[in-house]
Amino acid sequence: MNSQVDTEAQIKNDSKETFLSDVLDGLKSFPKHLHSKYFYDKAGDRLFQQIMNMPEYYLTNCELDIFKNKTKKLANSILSSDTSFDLIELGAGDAMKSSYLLKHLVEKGVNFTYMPIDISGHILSELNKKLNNEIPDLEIVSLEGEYFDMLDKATSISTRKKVVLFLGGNIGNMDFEESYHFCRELKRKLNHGDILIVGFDLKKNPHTILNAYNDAAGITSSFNLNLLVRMNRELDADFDVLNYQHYQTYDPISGACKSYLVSLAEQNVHIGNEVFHFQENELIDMEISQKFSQDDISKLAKDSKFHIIDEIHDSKNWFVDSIWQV
Ligand code: AVJ
Repeated sequence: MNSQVDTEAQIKNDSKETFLSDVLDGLKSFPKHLHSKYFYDKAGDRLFQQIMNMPEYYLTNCELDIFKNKTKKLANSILSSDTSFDLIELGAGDAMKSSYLLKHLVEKGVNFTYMPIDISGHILSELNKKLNNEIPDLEIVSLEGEYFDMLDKATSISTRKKVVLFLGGNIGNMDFEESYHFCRELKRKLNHGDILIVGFDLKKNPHTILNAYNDAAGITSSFNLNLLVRMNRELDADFDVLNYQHYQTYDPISGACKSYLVSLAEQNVHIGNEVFHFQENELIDMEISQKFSQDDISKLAKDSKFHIIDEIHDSKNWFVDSIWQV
């Protein structure tokens, strides 16, 4: 076995250890919680694809509207200086939105490398196939792992100017405190002139928001419950999945949209040598999808010491791609 393969096996192993210790820590806490970044195994990827196709889930279409119909405006804001650069996408997924920008830049003959970062290796290999097909001239270096680890790796590979994409409202998976620390850390890893494009889901009619996460078909429910299925398979846990129920909330004042699983009975769950007790109606805090006001965004940029250089909204004004510079 060569050292490259050795290292990859080690990383896979580490990530399984981290998954287990994160789960054990979360279930020992009060309230019990799990991290939504673990939603995305193979089944979770598929469920999220289904969510993006639901009529209630407006986020994807809004940002698609921006990338499809305001491509030039986007491109101009990152091409202000005519140097070559690396275009890094955090949580690239299927790059459905960014591929419009990629195509535009390649057609313009811009000198850049696309570096998608994703925690899902499965998603990255699908993405590579898709992009090789659709944009054969695109230069791609894919990076499988955690955002900041892979950002360090990207910086060690190349010292070019960086343009970082953090789309889809993924920043909403952090509360305000966490997103502030995240942006501060990101800023530390970037250089003067580097650019960050962040997609924020804006506050809007609360019914519209709640419906997007509380769909009639129950796909969001399956998306949450799938993490229990994943723990049963990968961590040898014994959750009785039918004994948990998805519960969604949206607080229009704070903008916090949150999902929980409710234990439908008093029950025990075993994971390794540990036993976890659930009372009837006890909750597991699963995911936050934070919604932002324009002031929230300005404050976040200011606190983490970025300058907002442009804001591109969809035609409904439900979503914004905010363009920040170091
Ligand atoms: C992928 C984090 C943007 O929070 O809107 C969709 C994930 N969760 N439905 C979101 C999700 C439930 C999604 N993000």
